[in-house]
Amino acid sequence: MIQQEVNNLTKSKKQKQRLKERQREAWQAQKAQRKTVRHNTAANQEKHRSDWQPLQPNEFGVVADRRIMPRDELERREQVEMLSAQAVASDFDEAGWQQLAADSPYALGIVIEVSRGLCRVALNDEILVCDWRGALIAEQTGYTNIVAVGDRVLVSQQEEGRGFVQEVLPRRSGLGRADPFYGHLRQLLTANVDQVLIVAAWREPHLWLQMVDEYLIGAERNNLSGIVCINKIDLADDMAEVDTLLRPYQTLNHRVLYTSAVTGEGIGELTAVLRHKTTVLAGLAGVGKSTLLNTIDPDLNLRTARISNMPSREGRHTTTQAVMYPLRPLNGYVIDTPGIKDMGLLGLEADDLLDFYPDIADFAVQCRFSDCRHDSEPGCAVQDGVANGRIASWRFENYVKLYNQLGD
Ligand SMILES: Nc1nc2c(ncn2[C@@H]2O[C@H](COP(=O)(O)OP(=O)(O)OP(=O)(O)O)[C@@H](O)[C@H]2O)c(=O)[nH]1
Ligand SMILES: [Mg+2]
Ligand SMILES: [Zn+2]
Repeated sequence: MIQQEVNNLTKSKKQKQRLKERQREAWQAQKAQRKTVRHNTAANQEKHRSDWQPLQPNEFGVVADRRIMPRDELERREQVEMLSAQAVASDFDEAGWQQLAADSPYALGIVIEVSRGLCRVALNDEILVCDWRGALIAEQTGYTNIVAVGDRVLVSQQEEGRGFVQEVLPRRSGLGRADPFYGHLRQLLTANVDQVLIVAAWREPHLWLQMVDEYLIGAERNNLSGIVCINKIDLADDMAEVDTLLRPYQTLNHRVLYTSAVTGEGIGELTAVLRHKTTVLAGLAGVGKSTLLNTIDPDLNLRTARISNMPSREGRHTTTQAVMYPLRPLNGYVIDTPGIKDMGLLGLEADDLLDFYPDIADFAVQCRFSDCRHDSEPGCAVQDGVANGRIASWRFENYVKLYNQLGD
């Protein structure tokens, strides 16, 4: 009786296996078909082989050298093509990714951590440590890395807890910075991000608005909205003072939240901001990022300053790479990445800085001299604006500091 059941079980397992295999074959066939279509035009062919002499397609529109191209080379070019397309796709949402996954024999996962050639991928209810296929390379995407935290990927499962990234699905957005080693390329820090939450503390450490400005510029340059969160508001003696200081951001239509993990103020509002969104966290050490997240989702159990001096058993959270945390009750994700410290200004020309200070630019166009440096020139509308309080003096000071920094 039991044996019968076991037989049935193994049989259905085998059937499942066969079904999977058939799906896999269908997927490969589909893929091959897509390849043929793409390669049948000379223009396409040329576009992807700038390093080779262009070849003429034959009467059927087929380029003959495909026969002698090493198979893995062909495969390599396919992947390059896929990744290039991916670097520009912008209209992908959860439904789109699920559709792609449903059409494939692989499972849909989300990359939550990347380090030294391996990544962690969260599937429905397990986390796999994954390698990626050698054929996936990032050349011609403009980025130096192949997978980034936040990427939606198709994975095949190997043995217990291990898997293989078969494909990186199109990205909706990304947060990049110049690669420290290859200046002309960008490093993709995180993919599929919706917004940047810039956390600063009112005190301890003292509010540093130049940093907030820089993060806002970084968010804008990556087409992401930046939300300013002033934490430790319980340490403020006078809310009117806080309000007056931060008014310029509100005037520029930036969202500003006041929070306290101690009194619970603003936590509801912050929760609403994070719901259904993928949010990158930015902010100096000690401003309370981890504490805020723990307050919102106690299951996260992130290390905060109080215990961070203790030796950590696994040492995982001391990593300097980006890490993504799911906020399960909110159906959202947050990404903690020290890498965004320098995302704001890298590669920005000093003269373009004014684009990010519209509150100053409005006045700058009225200066007497078109090349006014807003320093001590006569007829400087910016200086006048600061003097009569129509430009916040801290905004102007930040602008000057950043301008000089960029001019160096
Ligand atoms: N008074 C007050 N203290 C807070 C608040 N939020 C956090 N803290 C304290 O600030 C300290 C730093 O908090 P963390 O959450 O570790 O700061 P963090 O931004 O995660 O710091 P890093 O992980 O080092 O970048 C801790 O001692 C917290 O207890 C708050 O709203 N009010
Ligand atoms: Mg922290
Ligand atoms: Zn001027």
